[in-house]
Amino acid sequence: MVSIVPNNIQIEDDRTGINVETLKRAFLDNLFYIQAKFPKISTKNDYYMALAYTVRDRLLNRWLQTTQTYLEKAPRTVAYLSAEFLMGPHLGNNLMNLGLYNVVKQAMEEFGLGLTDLLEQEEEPGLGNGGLGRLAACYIDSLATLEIPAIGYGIRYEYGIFDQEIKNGWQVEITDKWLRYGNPWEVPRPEAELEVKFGGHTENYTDEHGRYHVQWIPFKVVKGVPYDTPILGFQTNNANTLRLWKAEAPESFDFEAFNKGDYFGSVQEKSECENITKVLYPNDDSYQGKQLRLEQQFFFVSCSLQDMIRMMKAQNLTLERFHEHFAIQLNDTHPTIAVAELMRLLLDEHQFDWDKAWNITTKTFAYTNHTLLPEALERWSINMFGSSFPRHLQIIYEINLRFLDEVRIKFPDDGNRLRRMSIIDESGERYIRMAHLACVGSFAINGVAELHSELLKKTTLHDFYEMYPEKFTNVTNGVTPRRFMVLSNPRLANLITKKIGDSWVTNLDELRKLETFLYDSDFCKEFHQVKQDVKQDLANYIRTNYNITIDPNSLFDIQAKRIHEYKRQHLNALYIITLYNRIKANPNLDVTPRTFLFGGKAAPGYYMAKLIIKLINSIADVVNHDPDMRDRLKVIFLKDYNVKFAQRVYPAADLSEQISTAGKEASGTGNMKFSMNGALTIGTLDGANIEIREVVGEENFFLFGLTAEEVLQKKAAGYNPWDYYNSNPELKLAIDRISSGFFSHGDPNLFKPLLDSLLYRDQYLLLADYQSYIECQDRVSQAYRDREQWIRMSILNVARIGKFSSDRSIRDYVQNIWKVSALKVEVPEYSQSTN
Ligand code: RUG
Repeated sequence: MVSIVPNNIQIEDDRTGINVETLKRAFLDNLFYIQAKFPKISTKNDYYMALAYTVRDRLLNRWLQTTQTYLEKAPRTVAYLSAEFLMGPHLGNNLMNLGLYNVVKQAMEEFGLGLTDLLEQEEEPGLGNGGLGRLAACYIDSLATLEIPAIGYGIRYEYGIFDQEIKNGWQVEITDKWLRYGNPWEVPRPEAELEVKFGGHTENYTDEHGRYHVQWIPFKVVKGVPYDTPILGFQTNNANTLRLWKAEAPESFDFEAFNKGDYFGSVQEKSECENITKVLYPNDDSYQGKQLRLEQQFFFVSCSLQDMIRMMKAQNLTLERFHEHFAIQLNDTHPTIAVAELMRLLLDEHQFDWDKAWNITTKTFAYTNHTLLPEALERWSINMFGSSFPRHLQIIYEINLRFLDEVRIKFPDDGNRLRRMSIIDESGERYIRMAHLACVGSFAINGVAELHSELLKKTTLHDFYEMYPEKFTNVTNGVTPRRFMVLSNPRLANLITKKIGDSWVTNLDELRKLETFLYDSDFCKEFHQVKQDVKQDLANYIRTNYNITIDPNSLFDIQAKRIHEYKRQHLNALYIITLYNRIKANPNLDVTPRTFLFGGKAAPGYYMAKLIIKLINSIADVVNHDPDMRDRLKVIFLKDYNVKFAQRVYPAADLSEQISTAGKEASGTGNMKFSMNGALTIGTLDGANIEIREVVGEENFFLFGLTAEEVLQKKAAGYNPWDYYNSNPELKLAIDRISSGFFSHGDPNLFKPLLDSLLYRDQYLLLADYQSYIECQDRVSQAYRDREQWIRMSILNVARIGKFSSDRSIRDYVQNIWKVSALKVEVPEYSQSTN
């Protein structure tokens, strides 16, 4: 095989050189030849595009060399299947990973362009809802950084998560046209398109050896076109691929219909096919049983599996060894139809017998569960499922039949257990339980934090744990310190590097060395100054964009995450009202000045979450305009919280709100990002909070609230929220303030649904946790006054956060689940030249 760039040829040109002059030349070249612009008529976006192409050129060699190395060496490869990848902007990340940040900054400055401005220009690919999609992005970063052969497979949604605007305090959704100016980071590969079938029926036939087979005759066929994005690791040559699939019609026109004069009919077919990857369902931690969503899932799964099979063939590998070549991780149940699809491909298209196919399948898949919330556990009505995937339904029935036989053998005479464990829910209308299919079809099952994995074993997947204890394991989530420290908080990163060198970036446990400087007053001062400067940056941003002045010396108290009742943004709101009430009752009260910042999107169909946004904005309206507050209290809802904005927010926090009802947040990952940027956490014993508290030290974490077990006990004992309302005057006053219409221009009905839900049900036990929360918040206020001590607590959060690097999570997956090895990619000399 011809190697991509023979080592004896020195290519040093505008596409590879990395000195200032070459970069400038390359930038102008791209501006001219790709954007077809010259400086005088260029927009900021033209400049961004020219720079993006300049940077992309510089990683292409690594990417192609990686592809070639993987092709030649055929290493065991991780395929990470995820319906969401919330990547965030690429430009800054690639500049950092290539080590080109400073030189490019200088080159741009010499043109009179600010790099920060150009970075701001990038429209982020919002191909995910929140934690789950962002986790996939962090894992893809760590896989490349750790030089693990891997492919991320997902969907190239034309419209990602909606942009959020706030009008009159309410969330308004705007379509996310992220592709409107083009996407310089992706490479379409139409030559690698595949076909995906939908609908129709099955037929049986017997081959010439008398063997019985099934054939799926589809109703329609859709084309899947891969779009590839290089994912370069930090300071390595390994650039893995994120392969996202776009749906297209097989022909642009149905000529038969067209010829009959049915122009609209023929075009309609095209748009129906393309609909499959049109838009991301904007639900987080819940699902809508919509056929199109199921079709999206099958579409990307089928493309990805066919792609893997094709790769093996290209490498002359036998499919009998599929499970040796690929470890496929199912990111939640969204891609779980893969279990049935791989069976179908092996049985029907490659003529394996059932046992062999099942052996391969169950040695291939591993399943990550991300939630215990019942409304998020996917199930598909049999009718709907069967109409789109008749063959898969047959296969699932067969899997279930054989599985229930196994259960019968292990647990004889236990009909209830059979009913509970069946992949088919037969209690009413019949449904396929995707989590059950994932458990049966996978060799490993993991939760995403220790508590969550324990609760899975005890509750949601208890029967499966009894059946297959050896499959269960925990992998606590992690986040990439590259994007969430180095890139988004360069001041802090530089200070750390000045003190302990830079190896912490790829070995986060090294941060421990910072503990040596805990009582070094110069270091503490610098550390504090970094926080103040970053807070000032955010304050400036808020003044520019919201016309509100906030005091960087006030305590920045931030809750940024999806809006959900279980995450309890409204508990935070109740505390704000309580503080407000206290100051109103005693205008000279000595309070620690606080700025409460919220950010997050609500699912468009989730009324209660939208009402919580309205409540926060209504409180902000009153509080921010009340002269009695005299800048001691400010409340701001930051609109359109996304990865780009999150990168501004995490570094600026003093306090991170992680206040979900214990047992409900599987892990959380924002909690880690805040803490690694020096915020202290106020939180419950939920998800990864527990492990964060363990490592940072309980004295450096503000704990409150019921434990998961106490939550269950309280509910079992007959929880009555009214008891709390009636016996707690501050709570009663806070609630009464809302119900009286104080925050709604006198309208007592506006927030009634929210208050009724709290007083008559309170599923998430806000009232039960209220007192503990406000006492804890008061301790926070007290602690913030002791600046030296607070700084030390903050330093300790940074110093001890090493465990929550996604590098550690990926190492856990590699060692305990995937059993893959790193494969270092070498690149020819020239691309590292500094000429
Ligand atoms: O709600 C969970 C978070 O607790 C978790 O940190 C994150 C990543 O594991 O996944 C979130 N999640 C769960 N998002 N969607 C789901 C259920 O589909």
